[in-house]
This record gives sequence, C-alpha cells and structure tokens, in this order.
Amino acid sequence: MAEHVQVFGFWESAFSRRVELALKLKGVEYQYFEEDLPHNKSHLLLKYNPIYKKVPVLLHHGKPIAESLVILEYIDEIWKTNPILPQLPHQRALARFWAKFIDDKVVCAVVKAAGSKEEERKKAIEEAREALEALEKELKSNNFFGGEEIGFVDIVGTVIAGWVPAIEECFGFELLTTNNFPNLTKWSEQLLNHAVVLGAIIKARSRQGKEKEEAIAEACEALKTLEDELKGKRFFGGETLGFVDIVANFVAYWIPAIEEGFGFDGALSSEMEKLPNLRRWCNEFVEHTIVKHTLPPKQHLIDFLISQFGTNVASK
Ligand SMILES: N[C@@H](CCC(=O)N[C@@H](CS)C(=O)NCC(=O)O)C(=O)O
Repeated sequence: MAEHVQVFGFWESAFSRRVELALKLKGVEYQYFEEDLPHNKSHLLLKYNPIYKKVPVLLHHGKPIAESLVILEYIDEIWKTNPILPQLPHQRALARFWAKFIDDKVVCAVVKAAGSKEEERKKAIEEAREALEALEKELKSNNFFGGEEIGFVDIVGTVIAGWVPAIEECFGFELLTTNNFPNLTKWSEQLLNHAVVLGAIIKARSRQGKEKEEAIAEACEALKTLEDELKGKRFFGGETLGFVDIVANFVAYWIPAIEEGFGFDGALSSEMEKLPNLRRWCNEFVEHTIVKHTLPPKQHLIDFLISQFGTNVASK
C-alpha cells in the first residue's frame, strides 16, 4: 500500500465511519483496525490518541491524527480528487460551521435525549428538533449539503441519516419524520442509497423495520424446532438435564432478558407462550436447584446488556 493509510475505528461509531467514507469517496486504500470499545482499547489507540483515547484515529505514514472533523480536513488536503470541502473560503467556512453544528447541537441533544427521562428527555428532544429545523432550512431542496455531490457536511451528517433513526427506535421517541423535515428525510434517503455511503456506513446498530421482523421470524422458527424436539420429554436430555439443556440456557433466561432490554415487543416471549413444551421446559429449567444458582440476577443482566449494546428500552 503506497500511501500507508491506517484507520482505527469501531463498527458502530458514526465518527469513525465518517473517516472511512471520506477515504472511500477519494478512492484511497486503507488498512482498518477494529477497536474493542468501550473497555478493551488497544495500546496502539491509547498511544495514538492519548488525549481523548477515542476512535477514530487516522495514521498516515505512521503519523497519527485524531478527531473526525480534523481527520476529514486532513484527508481533503492530502488527496485532492473528489473535493470534500468547497473551494471558496466563505463556503468552506460555512461547511465547517454546519459540521460543527451537527456535532455540537444535533448529536449532543440526541445523546442527551437517549440517556435521560421525562422532562429532561422532552427538553433534549426539543433541542434536537430546533437544531434539525436549522439544518432543514440550510439544506433547502438541494440533493446534498454539498450541492450535487456529497461533501463535508453530508459526511458529518451521516450520523443523522444513519444513526438517529436507530436511536429513535431504540429509545422510543420520534424526531426525523417526513412531515416535520421533508428536505432532511429526502436527503437522508438519498445519502443512504448512495453507493459509496452504502459501502462505508452501516445504517444502524439495531436491526430495523423489515430486517428486524425477519430476524424475529427466524428466531420464532427456531423456537418451534426446539418445541418439537422436546415433545414427550422432560428435558432435552430426557429425564435429567443434559448437554442441550445446558446450551439452551440462552433460550430460557437470556431471551426474555434481551426482549426486555431491547424492545422486541415481547415477540419471542409471546411466541413461547404458544409453545407449551418449551414454556414448561423454560420454567423447569430456571427453577432447577442447580441451574438457579448459575444464572445471573435478571436486572443485573439487563443492565449489562444495555451498557454493552446501548439501548434502554427497558427503562422507558
Ligand atoms: N469528537 C470525536 C468523538 C469520537 C467518539 O466519541 N468516539 C467514541 C466512539 S463513537 C469513542 O471512541 N469512545 C470511547 C470512549 O469514550 O472511551 C470525533 O469526532 O472523532
């Protein structure tokens, strides 16, 4: 790799995806290092970003640069093809302004809304709405903030198009609707359907809409198979707990916790209600004197899952 470009990122980070998107738009090849966030940061990440200790970090010929907005500007300065920032200084300044606005106003308010409740949440949602209104006006009926092509503000704005809807779904509030923001919703659709964006950005951390329904249907199918397998048996292993019972602890204990934590609307639990063998087995399994002591406390498990995957549907 002639240019020797390396990116330290994290799969669900809108910030590191920005850097990958910019490099892809420029056609720059890079080596990607996935960080294990939040608790297992590599010594290289800490070495290259000792101040913030965050992704993304771009390494160009061994020299590190941190902070996504700074990295985007650097990328645009080094690789001239497909400019990201406008050519005229005033327009460049405006693009920088709106990019910073997205991080300072939209991202902060949405994160605040996700992490708060009641009055505080209402206030944060209102703040996010006001910020989106300003962006709606700025965008007008243009295809992109960059005009006809994706530019600096669009790259930064992928956090709105790709992440905000997932956050809305997880935390159960509504922000970016076609009625309220026709320009932004049209822009968001176009952006996410752009071939390079599709390759660089994952739309959401949680499965959404049809994809989520399909995943739930698949899980329901699998539960039916287990139901059949249990026919006429006390445990999968027969009269006593066996190998399959031990492995299936996930079904008996983790699935209900996941449903509670991630808002599958109880789809799997209600499916289990229709499966008498499996339901009886789940109850017997979790109440088994030995099993009981091997299971983590329920609320503890839910809190842990939420801290790992970041949804707090359970506490809605
Ligand atoms: N302002 C930074 C934000 C980067 C950021 O928040 N990165 C998160 C991942 S989304 C991170 O590395 N978190 C690790 C931590 O906070 O310890 C940027 O634009 O690059």
